[in-house]
Order: sequence, then structure tokens, then C-alpha cells
Amino acid sequence: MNIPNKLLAELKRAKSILFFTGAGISAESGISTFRGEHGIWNKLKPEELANFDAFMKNPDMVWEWYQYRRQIVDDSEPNPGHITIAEMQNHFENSTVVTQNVDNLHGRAGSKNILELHGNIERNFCIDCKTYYNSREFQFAEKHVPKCEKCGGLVRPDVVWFGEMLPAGVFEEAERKASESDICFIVGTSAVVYPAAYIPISAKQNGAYLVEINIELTNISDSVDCCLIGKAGEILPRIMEEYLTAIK
Ligand code: BJW
Ligand code: ZN
Repeated sequence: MNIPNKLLAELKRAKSILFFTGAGISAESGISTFRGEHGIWNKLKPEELANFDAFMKNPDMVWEWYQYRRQIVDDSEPNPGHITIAEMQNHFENSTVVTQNVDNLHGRAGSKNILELHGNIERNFCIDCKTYYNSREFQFAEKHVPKCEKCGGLVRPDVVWFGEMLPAGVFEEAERKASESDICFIVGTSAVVYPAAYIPISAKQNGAYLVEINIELTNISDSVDCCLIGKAGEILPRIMEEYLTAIK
């Protein structure tokens, strides 16, 4: 794939860069996406698993689903997409990763300034007293939802389910960073879930150059300045390589 000269020119003059990522960036690490051909929600219904009422109705089932996903995340490694983002961050005065992912693979790849809009699967909290628990405190094989040591309340994953607010201040900070960005990469997201999907819109409204990297066209493709179709783990390293040549 050829990287457009316009994108390289924008990168060369950019001071502030923002990466807005979704499940697609972790697909090459072996973590399933939600939607699309191989998405987990082709088989499982989000309304039965990814909301608070579903958890209260059947806490063991929801817990077991997250334990299963945690095991997959634990067995996986950051891929060249995550690693390139972490490397690219070092070349810009301001850089932020705004992710919808809960897998912590950006952190494990060495990225800095990460804003997790939908929480982190490695954390849990008691629904009654809000005591936090690391996922390592529970066996992956444990299928029953744990009870809080302090109050006996149900312990849930620290992720954002449908109908829930995003973590306090995180979305606002992401919007602020988006509005300051000169260039915004939208990587591996269907951009259908709100308010997260406002992030690239916010960047665009404030003059950022939008670059989408996805294996297929999405809701946002018509609004971006540069749409690169292909795998994030292949396109991002290619951009980095050409950028390094261009700034020599
Ligand atoms: C590759 C690739 C490769 C693959 N390389 N690319 C109507 C209109 C607007 C909003 C709403 C509405 N009705 C309801 C709402 C609100 C709702 C919402 O947005 N719903 C829409 C779906 C309609 N939003 C909420 O409820 C949010 N909260 C909220 O609004 O609070 C305010 C409020 C509170 C109370 C009352 C009223 C208002 C919360 C949203 C929480 C989302 N949570 C989840 C689950 C997280 C926990 C978990 O992991 O289990 O977050 S849902 C799921 O979707 C997950 C993701 O972060 C999120 C986004 O998905 P993502 O990352 O885009 O993945 P995919 O699978 O969709 O796409 C993958 C892409 O990768 C594809 O495009 C592939 O092509 C691509 N790809 N391989 C590059 N190798
Ligand atoms: Zn408790």
C-alpha cells in the first residue's frame, strides 16, 4: 500500500496527534471484535451481556463471559499496530491514545497518555461499596461471580455497559485532546457507539486532519480526509516507516 504524500506532509507539520482506537486494532492479537463478520455479537446479544440489568438478572453468566475474555486477553500480546502507535507518540509534542478497548494492550505496548473510555477488564469493583479488585485476585476458571470481602456485594468488571456513563472526566479530557489535535487517526472502530464516536467529530470540527485505518468502510469513512483500507498492524508500521524516511 502506498501512503499518500498529503498524509506524510500533514504528519510532518503536526505537533499534536491523537489515536482513536477500537476493537479492530486488537483483532491481530487474537481478540475478537464486537461487530462484523467475526464479531462476538454475531452469536451473543449485547443486550443480554453488556448492560447492568443483564448482570443483575444473571450475574454468573455475565461474569463467566468476562472471565473467558480475560483469559484470551491474558494470553495475547500487543501487535505491530499497538507497538507502532507507542513509537509514533515519541515523535510529537502532544500525543494521546483515546481507546474504546478494555484490554490494556496499548498500555502493554508502552503507549503513554491513554484515555480508556470504556474502562478496563483488568479491574473490577463492588456494586455496593465500590471497593476495587484486580482481576488477578480471581481465578480465570472461577465461573461464579465473586462477593466483596468487605460488604458481600456483587463484584462486577470495571467496564462501561450500555446505558452507563463513561468514567468521570475521561470523555471530557478526550474531547479536549481531540479538539487540540492536528491529526487524528481512527483505527479499527465501527464508530457506531456514542458518545465515543464524537471524538473524531470533535477533532474534525477543530480542524484536525482525519485518517481512518480499517479493513472496511465504516460510518465515518465519508467524513475523513484519508481512508486507508487494510489491517492496522500492517498499515501503521508502513506509515511510520515512510514518515521516518520523510523527516530524514
Ligand atoms: C479492523 C481490523 C484490523 C477488524 N485492522 N481494522 C442512539 C443514538 C446514539 C446513542 C445511543 C442510541 N441508543 C443508545 C445510545 C447510547 C449507546 C450507544 O451508542 N448505542 C449505539 C450502539 C446505538 N451508548 C451508551 O449507552 C454509552 N453510554 C451513554 O450513552 O451514557 C449516557 C447515558 C447514560 C444513561 C442513560 C442515557 C444516556 C455507553 C457505551 C458503552 C459501550 N460498551 C461496550 C462494551 C464494553 C465492555 C466490554 O468490552 O464488554 O464497548 S459496547 C462495545 O462497542 C465496546 C466497544 O468499545 C464499543 C465500540 O466497538 P468498536 O471498538 O468500534 O468495535 P466493533 O466491533 O464495532 O468494530 C471493529 C472495527 O474494526 C470494524 O469496523 C472492523 O472492520 C475493524 N477491523 N479487524 C483494522 N485488523
Ligand atoms: Zn463491597
